[in-house]
Amino acid sequence: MNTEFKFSAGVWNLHTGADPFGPPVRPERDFVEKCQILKKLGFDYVQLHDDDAVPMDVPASETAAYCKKLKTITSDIGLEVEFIAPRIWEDPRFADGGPTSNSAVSRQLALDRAKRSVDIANELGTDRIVLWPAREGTYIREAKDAITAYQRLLDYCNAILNFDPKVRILGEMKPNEPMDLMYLPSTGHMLALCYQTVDPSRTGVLIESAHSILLGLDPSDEMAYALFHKKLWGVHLNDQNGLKFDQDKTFGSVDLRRAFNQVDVLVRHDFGKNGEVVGLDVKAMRTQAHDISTKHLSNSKEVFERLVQLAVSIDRQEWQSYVDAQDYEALEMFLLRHFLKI
Ligand SMILES: [Mn+2]
Repeated sequence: MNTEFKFSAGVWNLHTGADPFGPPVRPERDFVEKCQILKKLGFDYVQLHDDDAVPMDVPASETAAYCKKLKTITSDIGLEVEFIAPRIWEDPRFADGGPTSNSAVSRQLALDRAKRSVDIANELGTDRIVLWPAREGTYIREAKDAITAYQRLLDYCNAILNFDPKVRILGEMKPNEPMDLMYLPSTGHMLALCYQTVDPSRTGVLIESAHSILLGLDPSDEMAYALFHKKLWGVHLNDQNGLKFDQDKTFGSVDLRRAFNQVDVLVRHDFGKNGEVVGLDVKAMRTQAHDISTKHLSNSKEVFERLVQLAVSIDRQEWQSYVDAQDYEALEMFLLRHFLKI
């Protein structure tokens, strides 16, 4: 059992409250302030997109120097960089996706960004590249050939692995949004692709709770499946109220029992003992005032830590006795009584 965890969050988790239906409602914070807030809240790592670390208008010849300055800032504050994620969905040239775009120019651009991300990751001291294939799907299914798309995604992963002998790819899968349908919607899809790559030992997954829920799956089962393959190298814990847009709600805020099951599988299977970090990918509500728009992070962390205590304190023998007797009604009430002690 592992009960010692390191926490991380993305710079995007301290945000202005803008959504597809309205502009910012809070001022933007600069990078230093975001890192200081994370540190103050007890976080150990920060997560970055490639252009969060180094803006795209910084010339390639200055990337290393830019990273050195950034690393000094994060080190002085006391944070490490968990991963770099190439943002291959925002640029208008990625409107049809990156690796699976029907435009050869866009596919090359996506690869260039991945290689640039690897360079940045090396400079910032992480071997983790998170690949969220946000637009690697279709608006209409007839727009792309699916088998061609799978091959292009495999080629993309191989090109990254071949570019650097140490870098690891963590696929963060999601079934929909912004696209209608994705080509690799689930952990299982990505794991199957991992084994086809030139180096399966350097390909794994990062699982976001909300993405599993959007698939109609239980996040703890998705995590368990990746743990079974020894490929759960990151998590984005949050919550999600039903099948709708990706909500990134405070961890445990919708379904505390579902959150407990995620914590329990991480605790029981030593997540974190090989450097894995508990990422909290949560968003503040649009109604939250600027000066108190960090509670979603501190609340998620508190919920996680209290659920760890529940996982530690629960009577495993009594739990097992109900399993052995196949008395799942009694097991259910035993669990509910334990949760009601929170
Ligand atoms: Mn999300």
